[in-house]
Amino acid sequence: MYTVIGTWKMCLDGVREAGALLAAGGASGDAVERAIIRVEDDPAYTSVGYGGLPDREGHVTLDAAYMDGQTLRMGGVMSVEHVRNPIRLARALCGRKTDCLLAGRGAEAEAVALGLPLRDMRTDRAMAQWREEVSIRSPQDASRGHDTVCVLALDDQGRLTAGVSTSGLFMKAPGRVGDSPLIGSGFYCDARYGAAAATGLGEDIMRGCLSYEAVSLMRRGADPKTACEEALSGLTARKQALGEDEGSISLIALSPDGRFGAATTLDVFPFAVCRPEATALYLAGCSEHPVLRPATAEDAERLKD
Ligand code: SD4
Repeated sequence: MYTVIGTWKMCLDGVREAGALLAAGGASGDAVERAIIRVEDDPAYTSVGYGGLPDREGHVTLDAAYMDGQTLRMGGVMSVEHVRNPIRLARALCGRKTDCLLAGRGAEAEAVALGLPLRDMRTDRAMAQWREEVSIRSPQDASRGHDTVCVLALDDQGRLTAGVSTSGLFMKAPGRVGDSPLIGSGFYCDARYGAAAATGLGEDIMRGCLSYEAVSLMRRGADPKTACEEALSGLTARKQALGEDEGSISLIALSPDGRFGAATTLDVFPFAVCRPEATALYLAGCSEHPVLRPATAEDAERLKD
């Protein structure tokens, strides 16, 4: 049974479209790309693609990755500035024996060589926010309000695919790259055991290789929800032992038989799910340890993207 799952309310429409593609017999890779492009192209979302918020020097730099669970091949891009859909470029690199993870200038040249559309990714709104905050923010204050779109899809042929796309942290240091394009940290996908992806502070997510950890727990028999919870709690317990707070991290996972799960350090973490019977927003939360339930209409109204 096909299933698509994606992080945050912002991907609800994309996940619905991806589900329609799968309902028509489409492939999980196309579904992942479709859902993510929908978010990348929408300037209303300031943490992904066009309209993403800039780094400290006013450059919008984007990271994306794509992984095919049948072959364990991945493609990824980091710090691209003018590529309209970084997920398309990441997917195009997936399958290469070498040069599958490209940064900056080289990645942009590859987009040109492949004939992918380019665009000035800065919007007036994003630049106005940057101008407003550039003089008042300290370099350590880079993380507010940034979310990655992560999409995991399973099609009716049992193919499992993962994709992620982000503009990273607002006011990040020039050249800063988070977990998102890094295999094992921001995403991982093995069609035999499951797929997982992460959103939140990349510097923390990388420390636990959280996506690989979640898939590895599924390999050992955990269901997706337990895998997310255990991967996350392993890292947060370690951080707490070091005197650090648990930070802001959320994880989603999907098993090869279409079960899904999530875990978060946030009070509320919304994610979208599309299955043959319905498309719905779900909530995970850490307050009533650990909640996972469909969102009500009032929840959906209240939620930010
Ligand atoms: C990063 N993980 O660049 C991304 C940002 C994010 O919710 O997902 N924030 O660190």
